[in-house]
Amino acid sequence: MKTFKHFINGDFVSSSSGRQFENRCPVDGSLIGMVHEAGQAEVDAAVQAARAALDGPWGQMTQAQRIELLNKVADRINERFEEFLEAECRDTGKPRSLASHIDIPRGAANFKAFSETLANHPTESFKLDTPDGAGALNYGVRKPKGVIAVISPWNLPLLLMTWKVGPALACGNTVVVKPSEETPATTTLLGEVMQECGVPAGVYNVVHGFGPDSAGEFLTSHQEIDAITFTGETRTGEIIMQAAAVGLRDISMECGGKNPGIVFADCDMDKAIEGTMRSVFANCGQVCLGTERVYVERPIFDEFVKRLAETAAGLKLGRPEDPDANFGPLVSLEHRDKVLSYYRLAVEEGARVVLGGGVPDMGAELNEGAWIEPTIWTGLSDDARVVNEEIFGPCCHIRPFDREEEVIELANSTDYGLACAIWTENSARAVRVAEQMETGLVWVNSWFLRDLRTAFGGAKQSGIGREGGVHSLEFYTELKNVCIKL
Ligand code: NAD
Ligand code: 6OD
Repeated sequence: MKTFKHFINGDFVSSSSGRQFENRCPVDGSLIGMVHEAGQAEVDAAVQAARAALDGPWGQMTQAQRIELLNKVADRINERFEEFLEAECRDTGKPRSLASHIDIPRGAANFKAFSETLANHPTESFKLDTPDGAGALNYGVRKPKGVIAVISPWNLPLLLMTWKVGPALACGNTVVVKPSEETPATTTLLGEVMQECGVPAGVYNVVHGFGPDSAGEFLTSHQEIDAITFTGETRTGEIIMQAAAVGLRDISMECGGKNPGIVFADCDMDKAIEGTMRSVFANCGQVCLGTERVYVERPIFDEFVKRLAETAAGLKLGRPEDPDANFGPLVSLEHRDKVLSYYRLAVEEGARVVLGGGVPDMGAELNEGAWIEPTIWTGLSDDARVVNEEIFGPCCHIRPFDREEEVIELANSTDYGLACAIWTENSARAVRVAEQMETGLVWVNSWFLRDLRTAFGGAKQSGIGREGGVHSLEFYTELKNVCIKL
């Protein structure tokens, strides 16, 4: 059985309180190990270590030296690929085929991409005319923001944590990470990689625990934290924003979604089915960008519903290591209870269950796991809770529409604004509709196609701020203007 300790000031340490909690595998409910729960003492130690590294070795390094170390970290993750893959799949239950293409390679790439962006991004400069004719020169300098708290979720644990840690460190900050209590493994393993690569002690720290009255709250309310970057539920984001308001600390919020998919009759049906399969069911529906509302133009509605249901019925549920499996369990029994409550609610709200709607019989060994059926509904009204609340499971509601303006209004009629997928072969329509979507991200004839140089983030209640490319530099640095009178 494994033990997950905190990683503070370059060492793995236990909780002084002795408090630990269980980490269970959602595939079969087996115990993976025990996780140390940080109290105020561990959080204080981690923040102090991060501050000392910022003022000491890390702060004194040149940008080129820091980038060289971060490239080493990326390479080392790739060398230890199998261990990261194993750890991620055990914590989440996701298929190895998925994690080996997305989670782990992206976990490594996040260290290289932002180092490259930083190295190649100029700062601004303006020459100012002055009455004496001599002028003045203004130029911008980027300074690290300081000690950054990184609060990450469980759905893509390594990818979403390094998506923040990569740019934060590239910009010269130090970090204290609180991974989700559900998925402590890869964040802990990254501590070993930091040690091996010679990243100075205190640059990367990890504290384990929960949110309220635990590591999450202690960290986000800590006054020595200079900025907080958070990915998770909108409700949690609101609580963290209140903590950040004390001391006026900066925040980046990547929160929930209730993302629409819009399928026009002029789409390439094969592409639309393949893309919607991924956007609804990938990672067992636990992707913030995932589609939970599908709007299909009436002439192709019946065919689309039939084909999506037939294809989804062919999803192969199985253990992560099963090479044929492309559908794993939900992350935990607790999360399954939440998703199942929506499966019941859909029926109460009058849905026609086209596919699924329950718990599959996986056989004796796996029935203790958090397995759930891929599910498709039609027939709900636009004000149904199932159509408006984020479920974060492998399910969608499909509704017909008749006019472009109608579907734009339907798609936008939500408090969220993260992502949208549009399926059409008419490029003028694609551009027109994309422009009117009240979301931070729009994909046309694709989904979750990522270019790390682009802005990533949500509108409305899906988030505040943008990360990715130069936008991450904006958040992770303080831009200082120097004005020299000539
Ligand atoms: P969550 O909000 O429950 O937890 C996220 C993190 O916040 C965890 O580490 C948790 O321990 C911590 N936390 C909880 N309460 C806290 C508190 N009071 N103070 C400090 N920390 C606290 O989210 P989750 O269930 O882990 O993840 C799923 C959610 O994340 C979904 O809503 C999904 O849409 C969203 N998400 C958004 C994005 C995005 O990029 N916009 C990406 C992935 C997931
Ligand atoms: O690809 C990314 O950079 C990213 N932040 C993905 C988020 C996925 C949400 O579940």
